[in-house]
Amino acid sequence: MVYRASRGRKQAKKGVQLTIMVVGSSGTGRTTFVNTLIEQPLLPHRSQQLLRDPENPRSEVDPTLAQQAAADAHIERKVEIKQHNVELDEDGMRIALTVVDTPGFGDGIDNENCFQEISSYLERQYDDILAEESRIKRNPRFRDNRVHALLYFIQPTGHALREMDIELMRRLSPRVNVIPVIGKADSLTPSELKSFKKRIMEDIEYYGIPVYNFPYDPEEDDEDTIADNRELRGLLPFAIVGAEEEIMINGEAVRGRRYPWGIVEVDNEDHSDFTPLRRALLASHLTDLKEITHDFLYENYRTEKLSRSVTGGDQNDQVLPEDMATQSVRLKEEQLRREEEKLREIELKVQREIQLKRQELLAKEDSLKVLEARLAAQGQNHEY
Ligand SMILES: Nc1nc2c(ncn2[C@@H]2O[C@H](COP(=O)(O)OP(=O)(O)OP(=O)(O)O)[C@@H](O)[C@H]2O)c(=O)[nH]1
Ligand SMILES: [Mg+2]
Repeated sequence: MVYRASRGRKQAKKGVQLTIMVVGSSGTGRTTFVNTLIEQPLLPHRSQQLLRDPENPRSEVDPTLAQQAAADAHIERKVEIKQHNVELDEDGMRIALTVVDTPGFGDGIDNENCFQEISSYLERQYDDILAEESRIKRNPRFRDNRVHALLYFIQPTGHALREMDIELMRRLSPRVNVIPVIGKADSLTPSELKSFKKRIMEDIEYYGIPVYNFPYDPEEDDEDTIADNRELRGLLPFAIVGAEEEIMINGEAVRGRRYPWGIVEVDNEDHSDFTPLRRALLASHLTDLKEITHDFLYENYRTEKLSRSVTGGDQNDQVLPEDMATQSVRLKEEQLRREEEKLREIELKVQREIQLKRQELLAKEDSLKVLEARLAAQGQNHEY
């Protein structure tokens, strides 16, 4: 016990490192979310970059910069991935948080470019670790920049996922813990939000996208963990409301957005899923996100990369100093993994077919019921 306590204190003192990436369409509220999460204006808003004094959000807009931005609006924006660092104190635990901001996707621009940039950014961080691991003498200044969670911002359309959302989540989820969120969720009514969430999760399941779904083991985990994870899974995709300004309600300052019909409070769990998401990211699931990144996602990448270098699939890859025996084991593991993947695809296909058949049957049942009701009604008419 004494050992545990002192270890806990030590860790609290040293702190933990966490990296979060925010991705999504332009204007979905990514910047506002980050600033709300860390309770300070860490990320500048795009409009702020047009100000005469970028440090002062109330200063005048620079007309030359604004004109230039308007003239350049049609030009494909180069993907600019930016890291921002901040230190947080979460109930005595120091968190060195890195937020990686990616530019928003536009409707007209070539999104393939953005996908490519994001996915190679994620892989580059893995490559850096791989190179560091194979060094004889470790670099004491080495920084592990692997991304532990990618928050994917879905537009609050209320319809369904767009092809682009599906494609992006599908392509990035083998490399990173993808957590889907609905940005600016207060744009929808509670009932619209409920059915939108349901629809999104159906799509995610249908396309077999392995998003981070708060995994638990019913046999191994304790009751509280299971209940907590089930609850968080049930909130997916998290409905986000962000606000950087405070509003006074009955003399108390709350973070929220004001509407003619009332105030949407950021920290009120009846209004948004911001608080449970924040708690999961910065406290309850921080370690799990890091462990999955290291033990599973990075390990898979490492296996793929090593097998590629053995088979010569990628001529540009450096052959790493591993002996051939280990590499052939890795090749076998990779083969097994591919076979497992194939099996999973078949399983998903069968499940989909069963689902379709079930729907067809239900539809038939419904039409039979209508027919029966009609017949019964006719029978009654005859009796009269
Ligand atoms: N209704 C509502 N508006 C929001 C919310 N979050 C942000 N906004 C507003 O939406 C606009 C865009 O917000 P940003 O946070 O700059 O969005 P972004 O995704 O970072 O945008 P880009 O970086 O320009 O792609 C701003 O006018 C915000 O005030 C929210 O939760 N609800
Ligand atoms: Mg932004």
